[in-house]
Amino acid sequence: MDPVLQHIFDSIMEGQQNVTPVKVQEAIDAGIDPGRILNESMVAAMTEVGRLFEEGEYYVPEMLIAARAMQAGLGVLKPLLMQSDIKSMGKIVAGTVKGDLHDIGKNLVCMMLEGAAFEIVDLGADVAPEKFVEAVQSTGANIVAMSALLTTTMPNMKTTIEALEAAGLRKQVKVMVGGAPLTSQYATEIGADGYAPDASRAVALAKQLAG
Ligand code: B1M
Repeated sequence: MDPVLQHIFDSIMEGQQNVTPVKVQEAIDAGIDPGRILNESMVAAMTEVGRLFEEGEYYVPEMLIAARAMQAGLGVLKPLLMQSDIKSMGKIVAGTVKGDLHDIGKNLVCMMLEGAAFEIVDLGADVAPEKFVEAVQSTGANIVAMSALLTTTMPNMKTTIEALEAAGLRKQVKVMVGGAPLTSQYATEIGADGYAPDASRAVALAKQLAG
């Protein structure tokens, strides 16, 4: 791995939230492509953190500080991940579903969607179905984007779709879903309009859903 990218990777693994943004800036200044910085060092570090957690070498506190370092680094990368299209492509209400606190992937997806000229109403993490419903009602959004990282919270996507149906909103919004444990088959089963495995494909999907 490029030594600059290795430094970013290491700083996230060690949860050094003051160091990661500095190292990301160094990589940008060295002319390394933002997509490479994101995927080869930052996302790679989170994947490694997950592996070490599964093996019992990392515990929740280590995951948490790694996540904080990742978020700090993403802040530096954000302007570069955004393109400057002018016309709004549509309004998206986004959130991680109820019971689920994982928001890094959702934040990344929101960032890329924003960069592709969608207006984003980010409800954060642990979002109850009624909050999605209220946000669609109050903003007139045309897409709902839900993220889930836990197998135990995936069913809350279905509950949210049912809540949109019960509120008579399902026909006015398209629903897109994503998150590591999801599959396109699961998305179809719960009645979502589309699934994307990563942030760039989420942009392509949102454009398709927005027609
Ligand atoms: Co948690 N955690 N965690 N965790 N955590 C995972 C998800 C896990 C896979 C780790 C493991 O065991 N290998 C595992 C889930 C197992 C499962 O259910 N299958 C797990 C667990 C078990 C837990 C707890 C239950 C641990 C505990 O307490 N015993 C607990 C649950 C808390 C809760 O939510 N109620 C917990 C807690 C946490 C922290 C709070 C410490 C922290 C999150 C901090 C935060 O997000 N602010 C955390 C972290 C950091 C992780 C890992 C290590 C990293 C997640 C991440 O940020 N990845 C994760 C292991 C892993 O994923 N390998 C793990 C980087 C991010 C860029 O990728 O989020 O996948 P991701 O997003 C991608 C795609 O999925 C996609 O695009 C993104 C960019 O490409 N995508 C979408 C995501 N949303 C999308 C939406 C779309 C489209 C695409 O359209 C709408």
